[in-house]
Amino acid sequence: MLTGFTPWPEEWADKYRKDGCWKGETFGGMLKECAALYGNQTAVTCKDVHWSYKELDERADRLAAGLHKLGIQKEDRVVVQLPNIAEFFEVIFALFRLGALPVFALPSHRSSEITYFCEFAEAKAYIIPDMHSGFDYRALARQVKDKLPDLAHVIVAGEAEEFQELSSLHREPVQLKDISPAEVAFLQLSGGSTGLSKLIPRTHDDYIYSLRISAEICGLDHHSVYLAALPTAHNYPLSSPGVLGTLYAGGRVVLSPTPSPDDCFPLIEKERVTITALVPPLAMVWMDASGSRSDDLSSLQVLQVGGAKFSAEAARRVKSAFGCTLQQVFGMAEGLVNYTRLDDPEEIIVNTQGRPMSPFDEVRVLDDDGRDVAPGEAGHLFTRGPYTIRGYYKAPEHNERSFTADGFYQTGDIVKLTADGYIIVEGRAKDQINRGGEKIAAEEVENHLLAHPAVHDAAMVSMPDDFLGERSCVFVIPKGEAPKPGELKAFLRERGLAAYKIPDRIEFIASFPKTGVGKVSKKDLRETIAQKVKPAEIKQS
Ligand code: AMP
Ligand code: DBH
Repeated sequence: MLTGFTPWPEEWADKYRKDGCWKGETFGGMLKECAALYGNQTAVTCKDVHWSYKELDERADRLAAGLHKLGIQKEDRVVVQLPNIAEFFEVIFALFRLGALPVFALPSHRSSEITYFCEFAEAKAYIIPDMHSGFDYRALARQVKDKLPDLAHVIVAGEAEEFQELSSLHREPVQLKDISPAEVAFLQLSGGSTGLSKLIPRTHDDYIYSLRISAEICGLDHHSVYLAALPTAHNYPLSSPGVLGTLYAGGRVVLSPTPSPDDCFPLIEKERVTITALVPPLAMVWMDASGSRSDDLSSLQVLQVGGAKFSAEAARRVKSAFGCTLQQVFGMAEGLVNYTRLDDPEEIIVNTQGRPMSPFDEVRVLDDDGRDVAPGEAGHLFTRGPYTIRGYYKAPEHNERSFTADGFYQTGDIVKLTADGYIIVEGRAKDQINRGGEKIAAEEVENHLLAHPAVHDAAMVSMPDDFLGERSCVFVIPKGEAPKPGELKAFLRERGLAAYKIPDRIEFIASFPKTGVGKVSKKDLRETIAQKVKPAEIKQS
């Protein structure tokens, strides 16, 4: 078993098998089965590329053989940073068949994040596109290699320059080791709340269960066409039901290079897309665009919105804008995913973030002292279940804090439960900013700022924003004369931090407000900045 993975206790694993959640499927086997069932139907469409299930299955086998020849073995970690291109699928299924573990980096990550993932996961290989959205990933790979000369392989989908070209790796399939469904299939990323992102080990058993239930709840079958507008590596478009849930159901995945209406609307019309997933700010952009464009979006049956709180006012407009059903999705890469059901009454769809997908999900809402609150009262959300992890990868100290002794994950979300078990997200107790679905751990950015010679101390908080819901504001106590905000932002960029983590606003302050026990009061800082940006409406997050 993978070192650094916390398995479910044996009695729980037995129970989830007995209850029929874990059926002993693996990703490698799942694609084989799909190839047998749906052979020549299209699995993946990207521009003019259409891969059938059979073709994808064969490509995965051939690529697995090539990666095997390179020396990639079972349990090796491979950082995969691919945008929405067809190769994403051959790569991950090849790795699944080898039993090697993809680490799902996002296209927006830069050298700071990638170096950390490669180093922490002791990655054998790093897989990138050549260029995407005007950015050259080979230049990024060079920066990573400079810091980590032991990184054995950089593999490029496209023009490889000095690196290994993905398409050159295909070989005659070879016999590979058996993969057990109870093993870890990949490492997903958490948004992080303390310091750097944590890595989340997900097993074949638990993740495929979540795909099966998600596909069922979203009504997917072999007629479904899922548009991946968000980056496929993110847990939400990957699995809720996302691209993998769509493949599980025998549907077709259509890949868009960006989530903009300019790219997506013509694709919806041309490919007759039936379902897609957005974060709230994009849903607003799409609603605005739908009024001014003439694309035929009538094939769309379900528009999912999740990743951050979708306001009820905006939610109410979805049906008339697109003539389709809104589904709210509240999930986390650690596991638990909540959906409003397609046939729920309008008031539930608009006002709640859904209810757990599985009858085996256990959800508790506790007050600050760990006591269950009454229904309708806000409290801390804890959860345990057949697809919620029991521990982060190689993080024993953090696991002590994030999981209770009986295995409940402390989500860091503040929620209310309705009488019929639906969840309303009220806020967050974790030290994180949710910038329109992109999560930023305050501490990670603060640590980078502390490395600047003119920064004595830094505290990052959210500030309310009409478009993104929240943006980031960092309060800085300067050492001597305050530097220019632009200088600090440039400093963070030079350190290779992803663009979405660069603070939207920087405020200089002489000292931080303190709580009763003398900690920095982020609550006070949030109120200070909220008052500045929105004097009439003080929001707390
Ligand atoms: P992560 O743990 O990085 O996968 O991020 C998951 C977190 O995103 C959750 O714990 C919530 O804080 C937030 N989130 C996801 N979906 C929603 C939603 N529909 N409404 C509010 N917050 C959400
Ligand atoms: O925000 C998330 O991480 C998320 C949102 C919706 C998620 O992981 C998911 C669904 O699976």
